[in-house]
Formats: sequence, C-alpha cells, structure tokens
Amino acid sequence: MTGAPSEPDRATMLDIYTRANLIYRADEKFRGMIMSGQLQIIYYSPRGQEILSAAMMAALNQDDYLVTTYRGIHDQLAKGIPPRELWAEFAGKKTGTCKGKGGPMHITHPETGVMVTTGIVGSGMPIANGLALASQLAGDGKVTVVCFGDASTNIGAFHEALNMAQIWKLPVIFLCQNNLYGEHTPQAMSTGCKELIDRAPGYGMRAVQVNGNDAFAMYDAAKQAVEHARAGNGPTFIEAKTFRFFGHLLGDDSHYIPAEEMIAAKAADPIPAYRRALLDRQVPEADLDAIDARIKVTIEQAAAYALASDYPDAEEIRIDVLETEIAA
Ligand SMILES: Cc1ncc(C[n+]2csc(CCOP(=O)(O)OP(=O)(O)O)c2C)c(N)n1
Ligand SMILES: [Mg+2]
Repeated sequence: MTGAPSEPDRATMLDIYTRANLIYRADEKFRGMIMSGQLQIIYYSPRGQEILSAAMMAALNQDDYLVTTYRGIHDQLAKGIPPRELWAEFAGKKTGTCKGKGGPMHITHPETGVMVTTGIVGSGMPIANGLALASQLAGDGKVTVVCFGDASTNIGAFHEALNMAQIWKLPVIFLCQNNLYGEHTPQAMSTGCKELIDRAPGYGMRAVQVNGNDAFAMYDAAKQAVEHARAGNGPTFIEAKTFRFFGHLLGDDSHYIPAEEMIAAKAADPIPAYRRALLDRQVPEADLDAIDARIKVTIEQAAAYALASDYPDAEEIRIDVLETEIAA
C-alpha cells in the first residue's frame, strides 16, 4: 500500500479497539483455563493477530459471511459470535454454537455470518467461493471473507479458488494472515516466492499487501476490498503481515523461531500499540479503561457459563447428522 490510509471515524476506531481487546482477553482466559486444567482442548492462540481481524470484521456487516480456521477465535469473536456460546462450544457443552458437537475446530454460527471453521488447511477457500456464488446468484449484496495462513497458499485449493473467484467475479475477500510460519516451518523454507502478494496477479486478481498489525492501514485495506466486492467488481487478495506469539499450538516452545525475531515482534505488540495510537488521537484514557472493564466482565461470565452448562445428552449424537433425523 502506498500513502497514509484515510482514518476511520472515532466510533469505528473504538469499535476496532473493542473487538481487538475482546480477542486479547478471551485468548488470555482460554490459555489460563487450559493451563489450569479447566479446559482440555488443543488450542491455537491468535495472540498477536488481533488487530487484523478486528479491523477486517469492523468493515463488514453482520450478515456478511466468514470462513475461518482452527486458529480462529480472533476472527469469530471479531465477527460477533457471542462469547458465551463460543466458550460453551469450546468446552463441548450443549449451550455452545453447535450444541457441543463441533468443538473448537468446527465453530459455526450463521446468525453472525460465521459459516464454517475448518481444520483442513486450504479447504475454506472453495467453500467461500460457494457462499459468494450463492450471494451473487441471489443478488443479496453479501460479501464473504475467508481467512487462512501463509502456508495455506501452497495448497492446490488456494490456486483453484483464486482462479475461479476471479473469472466469476465473486464477492469474496481472500484474507491471508501471514504470520511467517506454517506449523514449525518458516515461509522461506516452504514457499518459492518471497512476497505472497505476488501470487494474486497471476490470476488477474486485485491484491493488497498491508501491515495487519496497523489498525488504520488494515481497516483501509479491508474497507476498500469490501466496497470493491459489494460493487460487483470481484475478489481481492489481502496479504496481512502479522506474527503469532505462542507458536503453532499452545505448548509449542517456538524453538524454531529466532529469539531476536520473537523479541522484536513482542516489542511491536499490536494491542498496546493501538491503545497508544488512540491516546495520541486524544481518545480519553477513561473511555478505553471502561471498554476494558466491560470486556473483562463479559469474558468471566462467558467462561463461567461454559463451565456451568451441561454436556449434550447421548441421543444428540443422532440429531443434526442428516436432514431427517435417524430413528433410534
Ligand atoms: C491439508 C492439510 N495438510 C496439513 C495439515 C496440518 N497442518 C495444520 S496447521 C498447518 C500449518 C498451516 O500454516 P498456515 O496456513 O500458515 O496457518 P497458521 O497456523 O500459521 O495460522 C498444517 C501444515 C492440515 N491440517 N491440513
Ligand atoms: Mg502461518
């Protein structure tokens, strides 16, 4: 991107702050509950990637669609899934978004446009095309965002999906969250091209490379991509540069990441950086503190709700499997 991005209005800035800090506190609480044994799940922390999701989702409408991955709580919370239902699903409880039958890897909440969460690398992109094609045929004006990592751009489905989205001018945004690693492998060891943005022009697709940790630049890129898609002009590939602070999954000691790289990334932590940016723009500190306080209560209540909820009954295993319920 060239030139300074146009800044959003004050309400949007605070909206992005709220979404980002909801993710930040939720992630902190999830990690705490896992480490203390209150939750037994495999967890892929999005710590460090909060701002890009908050800014992207702030540019969408509630009924726009999202497809995301196992590393997805930042996208899901930013899109608007109620924390209580998300938490309960992570805990496998019947009050969860999928009645406890999906678990962390399969979060779905159509009410907020969260259509699919998948653990199969790259599989979300053709699904996103399907959602976008449905919107195009129905003329409903919805935009689909599909989130995936840098390593996912090496999967065949990525290339097929970009090509199809472009030739059919689908209203879809391919949001590559480039945290520089796929599992334990640095990008340079797995990917031939240096800049991932260079992949999109091969399909004739509009492409933007942006610092995903900069809320202003990210929101600007997101808004333009949404407007482009909604106007019927087709897809955009956004490469949002970011970093993950807790390795591939919780428990990963990140030994494969050079210490100085990790130190530099943490020094540029996007959460305090955005708070400082808002204070620099004369946003009263008390307003930010009030948002933080509300979020803490929301997260504590969500966690307590999940723990207090019941597991699904055994007969639930037969329900929602086929369109017609299987007789017992
Ligand atoms: C088709 C497929 N191949 C391999 C895996 C194993 N796997 C899970 S996550 C992952 C790395 C993906 O990295 P990236 O796309 O950069 O996303 P990130 O985890 O960094 O967010 C791999 C190889 C998988 N789940 N699916
Ligand atoms: Mg990655």
